[in-house]
Parts: sequence; structure tokens; C-alpha cells
Amino acid sequence: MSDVVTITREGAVAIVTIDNPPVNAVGQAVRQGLWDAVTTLEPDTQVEAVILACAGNTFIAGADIREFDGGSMEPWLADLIDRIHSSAKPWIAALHGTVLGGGLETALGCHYRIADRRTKIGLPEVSLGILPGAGGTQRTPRLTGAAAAVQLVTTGVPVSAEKALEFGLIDRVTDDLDADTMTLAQHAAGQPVPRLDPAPAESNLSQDDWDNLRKQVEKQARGQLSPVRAFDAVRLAFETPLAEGMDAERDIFMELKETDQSKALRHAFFAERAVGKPAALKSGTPRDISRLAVIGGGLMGSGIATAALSAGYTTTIVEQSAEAATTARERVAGNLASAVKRGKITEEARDATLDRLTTTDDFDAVADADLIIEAVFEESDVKRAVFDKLATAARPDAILATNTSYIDPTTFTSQVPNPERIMGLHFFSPAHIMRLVEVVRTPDTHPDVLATGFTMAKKMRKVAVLSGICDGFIGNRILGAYGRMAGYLLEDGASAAQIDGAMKDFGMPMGPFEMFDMAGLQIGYSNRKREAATRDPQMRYSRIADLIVEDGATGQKTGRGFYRYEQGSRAALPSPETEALISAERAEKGITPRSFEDSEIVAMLHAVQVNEAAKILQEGIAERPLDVDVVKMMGYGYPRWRGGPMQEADARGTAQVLSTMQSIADADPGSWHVADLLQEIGGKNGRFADLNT
Ligand code: 3H9
Repeated sequence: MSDVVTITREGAVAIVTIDNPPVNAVGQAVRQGLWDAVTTLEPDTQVEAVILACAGNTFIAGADIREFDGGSMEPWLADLIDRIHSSAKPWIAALHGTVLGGGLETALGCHYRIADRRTKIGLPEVSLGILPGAGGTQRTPRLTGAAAAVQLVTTGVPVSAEKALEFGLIDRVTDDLDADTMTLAQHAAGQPVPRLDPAPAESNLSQDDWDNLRKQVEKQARGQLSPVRAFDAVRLAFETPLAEGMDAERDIFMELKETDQSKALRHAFFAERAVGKPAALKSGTPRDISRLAVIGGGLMGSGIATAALSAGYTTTIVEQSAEAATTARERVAGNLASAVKRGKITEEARDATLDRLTTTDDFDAVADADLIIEAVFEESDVKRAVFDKLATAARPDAILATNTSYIDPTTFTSQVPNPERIMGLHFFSPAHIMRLVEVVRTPDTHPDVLATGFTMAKKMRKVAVLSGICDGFIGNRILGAYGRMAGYLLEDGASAAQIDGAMKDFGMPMGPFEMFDMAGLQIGYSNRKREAATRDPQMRYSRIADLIVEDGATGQKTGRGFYRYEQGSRAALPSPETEALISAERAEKGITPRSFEDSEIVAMLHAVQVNEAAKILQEGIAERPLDVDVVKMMGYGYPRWRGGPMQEADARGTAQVLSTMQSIADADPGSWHVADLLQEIGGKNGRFADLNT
């Protein structure tokens, strides 16, 4: 008998139970166990129906993703599912939890599917850069028709049990899974077994319709291969018999599994889980916290409060005046209202959530908070004033977090008793939607405080990444190098449109200059003016952004920045004024504009990010390359299918990245210095991934 698959019996019904924590992934041992179960049950004349169920929180959540990097695949899942489907006895899949990927495919091989009402059902393979490889693309369309199959397979987004029922993917939804499954099995026992029609599925779509649908999928995929190939496989279900479609599906699966995209997406999956377990957290125990206070109810503060409330925390926003407090409440209510609109929460849930919010202008209201997040204006003096007040108003054991994108949290350690309770949190705007949080530790921060930050972030359904202290922490420091290189490229002859276009073709949602215009050029301008005195005189300084601001244009909001914008539109159009200004600046500096290949632009912008990240790693600001990758993917739009800059460096070859970086540094040694770690890894064409633990 297998360790992970057991058989019990109740009269003529056999119950096959998978018990493979944490998510009952259908790895080799489970496949073998099920294979053996079929072998045992098929000839057993006492058994007239079989229930397939799972122990624990969930039915099978998919194939075991760790096996994709090698290891034994036999027995192949598709063959196992075929055997189940060909069984002379009815198999009934009892679904609960998350029925995903190979889990759903296994259920589709059964003859009946019954699901607990809270079950989520889907085929998320495309988000791992593959496609359902065990019949999902062929059996789903035969049950649901074209539209639902295309949706399920190409988006990867799971649906509710009710929706799955409506699609025809399952037969029943129940509130009493065990009892109703047994009743169904008893009725089915000894009856003819219903089987899927192996003929091509039917749809009323013309060839043109299919071609147009493919174009849509391609557009949405933005360079990602798997949704498009998965679409092709679904289409085959309408053109070929089941067996042929299955063969084609297996071929595409094998092809996609080996692509850099799939490797990057699998890396992203595991990296997003590994960031929550940095070594520095091992000695920390999260504290119990239930009451949060947020100082400042602006866009950031109200976003953070919305996330805190949604995570179940009782939350108080402290503002400077009663009016501002009211506005903060309205902001939170607005955020929750849009969540209702998007179908994320019900109106009742919204009301219950808002009931846990207090807004006030009384600073002493922080007195009962377990954790206080300061989210006031990004100015040291403004934040310092808040910490002065916290020194007496907060409980001496309350955790104090400063939300900041650049300010060193140790600025405040001398101001409050017990500075080991201070940490930085860098939320991304809008804070109730963006999932990344950088948790910044000071040399004093107690491991329990860090662990609490991570637990709180998880409850808020965010992904926390640990960062040490440096200018811009992990994400913005790398962004700084990226922006600087983009500025030099512009000055040297590439146009903003070319640079942005190249980066969008690479997979970024927007290019650097569109991003600058969207964020507004004013803050960067003020920062640069403030830092002018301390700037390294050896470092090349591109004045173009400053000149644009001094010409009265500060980005999208004012209708002009690097681009021109028509009223009410975000479409970036060429700005003759800005272009003239750039030409004049090149002439003034004596730069003869040269042309760049898009691939050169991408390689240079990639290399400087990897170089900065390598410095961040060697300084211990980030623990592992995967921490950098997650920050860039979750906070800065780095395409998941490239897995982040470090994964991309491994895919391109670190020797190549080093060589690009070396040329950049050789051409302008005042501005660039090759990181020792990049020298070391690139010098032997090694992999950053080998530093991940
Ligand atoms: C597939 O099925 C291909 C097929 O078409 C067949 C082809 C032949 N494998 O996320 P959590 C681990 S592709 C291995 O924190 P949650 C995860 O790493 C697959 N490990 O929990 C973590 O480990 P650790 C299609 C897996 O409750 C632990 O389990 N399926 C797998 O927040 C807990 O995970 C998917 O893509 C796996 N399949 O969320 C589903 N799944 O503790 C992927 C999880 O060491 N999984 N682990 O960090 C998920 O979406 C979520 O894990 C799930 C649970 C929603 C199930």
C-alpha cells in the first residue's frame, strides 16, 4: 500500500484517498499510488463505484511543480487519467479546496465531479509558462464549449464551484461533500459509465472568429508564450479527435516546459514563497497584534489602512485636523467601494470592515495600538515630528513602523524608547492594491518585530521582502541606476519613444520615460537640486529632465514632459518642444547623437540593474538574488515570464551581462563601476540562482 494513496471500502463503494500535504500535488508517488489503486480495484468484483477524495485542506492542487526540472515522470499523469476514464466502474471525484491544473485534469478523467460550495477550480498552468498537459485543453472544451474553455485555459484564473457548474465542468455543488458524494456513488454503482465523446468538440465559431480570438489572447499575453500556445491546443479540441488532441497537447507541454519563460515563471512561483522565509527571520517569533494605527490618512495612509482593515485589523487613522480625518475615512470608504464594484467583497463585508475603522485628529488615540505605521509626507523633519509624539503617546512596547521609500529608519531611533521596535515599511502605491512591501530592518530591529512585519504583510495578502538600509532600499536603488542609464541613452541619441518601445517589447508595462511622466517630474527635480552639493562630480549628469521642468513641463498632469499629452488622455505623443530641447542640450554638450539597436538598449538597461543588484547583494542589503527578483516583479512591473533581472541574467548568460556592463563602465568610468559580485559570477559564467537558499 502506498504512503500517500490509500483505499478504504464502504459496501460496494471504494474510497481512494490521497494524502500528500501540503496541497496534495500529484507527484510521482501519488501517480504511482493511484495507478496501483486502479490495478487493485479494476478486477475487484466487490467494488462497483470508486470515490476519489483528498485528505487535508484541498483536493489535488496540481502536478508537483518541483518535478518539472527533471526527475521521473512515469507514470505520466495523462496515462493515469486515461486509465481512470476507461475504468469499467464509475469514478466520482469529491472536490474541495483548490482544484487546480493536474488536479482538475484528474477530476475530468473521473466520470462524475461533485464539489464543496467553497471550492475554487481552475487551470493555472499558463501562469507557470506551460499548458494543462494531462488532457485539460482537450477535455475542458468537450464539457464547457469554446468560450469557457478559452477563458479557463488562457487566463489561468480559477472560478467558483457555482461558476464551474454553470460552465458544465462539474456535475454538482454541495454543502455536505462526504454524504452527497457517497449517495452519488451508491446511485452510480453498477450503472453504465458515462464517457466523454472523443469526437471533435462542437462550436459555432468560424475560422475568422478563432483567428480573431487568438489575436486577442496574443495581445493580452504581452510577449508571454504559454497563453497563446494553450489557446492553440484548445482550438485543436474542435478540430481533431480526443486522442490526437491529447498527443498534440503533450508535445506542446514538453516544448513549453523547457522554455526560458516557463523556467522564469516557475522561479517566480517559488521565489514569491521563499521571500517570506529569509534567514534573518528564523530567530524571530511574530507578536500577536490586533490593533493598528496609521499616522496620516493621505493616499498612502488610507491605502495602508484599507489593507489593514481588509486583513481584519481594528485600525485607527490619525490625522492633523477633524476635516482631514473625515477625508481619510472617505478615501478608505472609496477604496472599499471599488472593491465591491470589482466583485472582490460584498456590501455587507464592506460595512463590517468600515465598522473597524476609527478616524481622529487626536494623536493620543495611538495609545492602545499594537503596531503603528507612520505614513506622513516623505520628509525627514515631518516624520521626525511624528516620532517625537510617538515617544510618549505610543505604548512603550508598540511596534513602530515608518513607511518610506528613501528615508533611513535609523533617523528616528534616538527619539523613542526601545528603538529595537522600529522598522521601515515601504508600501507601494496604491497600497491597498500593490502586493509588494519592503520590510526594512535597522541594526537594532528585534527579530520578533521583523517577523511581525512579515506576518502582518501576509495577512494583508501582500508579499514582504526583507531589505537592509541604503538609499532607495532594494527597488528604488535599482530603479535609480535604470533611470540614470535611460537618461544617458537619451542624451546619446536614442529617442524616448525608442527606449520606451524597446522596454515594452521586452515586456515592461511602460518604458522609463512614460513612467517618469506618469509619476511627475517635480519630485525628482527637487531631490536632485537638494542633492546637487553632494553629487559625485565625476559622475555624468544628464540635465534633460531638469530642463524640461524648468521649461514649465512636469509630466502627464501638465500635458507635457518627455512627451506631449492631450487633455484627458494618457497617450504619449511626441513633443516637438521637448525634442528641440533635447537636441539643443546634445549640441551644447558636444554630443553627436548615435543610433542604437533596440536589443542594445535592452541589454544596457538590464546590465545596469543587475550590476546595482549585485552591489545590493554584496552589501547584504538583499539576502538573495530571488529577493531582488520578487521586488522588481511585484513592485516595478518586471515581466513575471522573465522572472526578474537576476533570473534574466542567468538566462542571458552572466558572462554576457558582465561584458555589457564592462563596456558601459569602460566608456564612462566616472559613472559606472562593475560590482565585484558580477565580476565573480559573470567571470565564470555562473548563475545568480546558485546563491538562492
Ligand atoms: C500542472 O498541474 C501541470 C499539469 O497540467 C500536468 C502536466 C503533466 N507543486 O502557495 P502556498 C507548495 S502545473 C509543488 O504557500 P496557499 C508551495 O511551494 C501545477 N509544490 O499555500 C508551498 O511550499 P513551501 C498547477 C507546491 O495555501 C506550499 O506548497 N497548479 C505546489 O497560499 C504551500 O503553498 C498550480 O499552479 C505544486 N503544485 O496556496 C497551483 N503548490 O511551504 C500552484 C503549492 O515549501 N499552487 N506548493 O513554501 C497554488 O496556487 C497555491 O499553492 C495554492 C495554495 C492555491 C494551492
